[in-house]
Amino acid sequence: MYTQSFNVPDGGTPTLQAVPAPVDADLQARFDAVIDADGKIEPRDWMPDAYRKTLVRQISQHAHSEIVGMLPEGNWISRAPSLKRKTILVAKVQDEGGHGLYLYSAAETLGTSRDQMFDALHSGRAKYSSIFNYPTLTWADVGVIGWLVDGAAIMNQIPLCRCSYGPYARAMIRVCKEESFHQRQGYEALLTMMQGTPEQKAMVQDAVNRWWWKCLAMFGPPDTDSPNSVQGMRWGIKRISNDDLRQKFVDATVPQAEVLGVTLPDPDLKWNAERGHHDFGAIDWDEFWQVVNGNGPCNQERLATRVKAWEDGAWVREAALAHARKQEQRARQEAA
Ligand code: BYC
Repeated sequence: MYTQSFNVPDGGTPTLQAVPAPVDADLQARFDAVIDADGKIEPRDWMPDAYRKTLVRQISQHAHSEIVGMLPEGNWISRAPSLKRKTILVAKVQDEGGHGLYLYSAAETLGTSRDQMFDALHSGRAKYSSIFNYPTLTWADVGVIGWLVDGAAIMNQIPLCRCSYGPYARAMIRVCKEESFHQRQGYEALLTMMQGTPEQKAMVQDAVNRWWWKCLAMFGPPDTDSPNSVQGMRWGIKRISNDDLRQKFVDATVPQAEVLGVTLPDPDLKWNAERGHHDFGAIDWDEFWQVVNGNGPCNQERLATRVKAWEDGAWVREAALAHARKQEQRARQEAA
């Protein structure tokens, strides 16, 4: 799926087999030294193939998550309860689109093309965050996505600002600033609803009940079942493990839930003074893998929407390319 060359279709004919270059011990040693010194690897630096492949995997999955993540909330733009909420939501969904674009650009610096990444998404080969395969049933879901989903995303993404790959780390700095606004707007919308009618309060509690466990699963499988973690951490791509981030998220969210006046739907959730953390109940990992493997409640709908948007946008891409070709031709004529 991932190649070093631009615009080479996957599985195309004739097949060009990449010949792995012999690893130069000096290059490897220089790379290791940068990683050990907590430095940055830049696009033109030598890097091991496996490092490049891991980054393309993670960054492209992240980009797809942002783009697919526009859909559950985008669904509520036309039904936002006020002009103010609508404007905020439009801005937030646009931000997610922007994050996807920075991230596709960061992945392109590793030698994969945007067409390849879109093809992987549209054909169902690529992963994106499990969380976006659940429906948004009420307006409270929009607030809960901001508070909990963006809250979980920030927890995961702040350490990525220190990722060893320069373009990814730099993209994450801006993404995190925007995610922080997203989290606050969600929390503020929920605070408003919690000062409203009993029906509004019940709507918030219902949304929290439906999203809580799915947000805990967002951090990925337990460390013991996470095949990519050890190497990702050795390379300074991942800085904090899936379980440690999940614990930080629970600890940060419990007091926020108290201020909001909602209950988190976990009878086993309690402060453990000895550990200095909250204990919490078991996550349904069977459900998580079902969703990751394409069998969640909205997987098919999400992919179909993205594919339709891609097909409907074909004329825009064609027009932009035709315009670029004309400009190039004109510039060449003027130079001649
Ligand atoms: N969903 O070995 P592991 C957002 C996969 S968007 C689906 O722990 P790794 C937002 C994982 O890919 C936020 N798949 O992997 C947007 C791997 O499969 P492959 C998205 C998951 O990479 C709009 C396998 O399980 N954030 O914030 O070390 C609106 C084993 O896992 C998930 C990012 O993408 C999942 N939840 O760690 C609102 C952050 N979890 O690839 C908000 C960047 C795991 O081997 N990504 N898998 O086939 C990461 O930090 C890491 O890739 C992960 C997983 C922590 C997600």
